[in-house]
Amino acid sequence: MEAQQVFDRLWADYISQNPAAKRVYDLFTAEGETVYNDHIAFRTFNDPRINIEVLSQEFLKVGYEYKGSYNFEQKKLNAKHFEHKTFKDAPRVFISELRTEEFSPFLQETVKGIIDAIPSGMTGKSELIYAGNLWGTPSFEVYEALRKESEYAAWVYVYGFRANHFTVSINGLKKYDTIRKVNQFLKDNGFIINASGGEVKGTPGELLEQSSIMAGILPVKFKEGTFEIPSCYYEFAMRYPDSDGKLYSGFIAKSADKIFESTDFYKK
Ligand code: OOG
Ligand code: NI
Repeated sequence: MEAQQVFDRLWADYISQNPAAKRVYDLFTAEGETVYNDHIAFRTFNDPRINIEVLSQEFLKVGYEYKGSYNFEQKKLNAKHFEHKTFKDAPRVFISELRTEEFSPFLQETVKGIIDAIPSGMTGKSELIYAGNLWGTPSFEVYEALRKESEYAAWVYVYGFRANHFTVSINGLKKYDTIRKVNQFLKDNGFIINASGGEVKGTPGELLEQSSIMAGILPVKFKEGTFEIPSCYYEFAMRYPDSDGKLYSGFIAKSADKIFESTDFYKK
């Protein structure tokens, strides 16, 4: 499979899950813009059956290579980013994993339980990135209990494996050529910008500016009934050249730490 096919498949699932993402995409194209992806991101747990190592395989197969590692002390996460070896316009891939051993026995047992419930033959497989939730209808009670410890754990418990967000490359836009213009356009169209740590994360001096809209609050079927909870979000990134004139290509942990909060609850 070519890299493009991998992204097409992930995109189709992402927009069917998140109508707001498609609306953002359509708003930009209606303005005459071409939307290029800066990166996409996945979430998982650090169990060797489903960890970063496993989720990255599908990308390594289509020509990606490892580029950088990140540590999120407070959220207890590891992350790695990957880039395509030859297609410089291919989106970067950012994959994070929760260090479950740093949480309560309840969280650890819950996570072990859902991984044990993954049909045999799927664990360790690169196709996991398309698989979604492989452990059946979630319990709202468990979701709420996980959320007290880690919003991230609760999110993965419900949604499983899928692109958590796509990211519009502002460098690829013509009219909306600053992150402030992009944010204003989104707000004018009724979207809520993640304001944790400020609406713009990072500075031109740090060579990366990022913003995101809060994940849509959508109905999800739980064992106890249907409840509205945050789904996926959309991010926007503007990169700047370093002193050698080369566009910065990494991620900034301090900014990413706040971007993760785009799947927090907020008042509609
Ligand atoms: C990832 C958050 C970090 C970035 O670009 O810094 C991130 C997530 O929410 O899973 O996407
Ligand atoms: Ni991102």
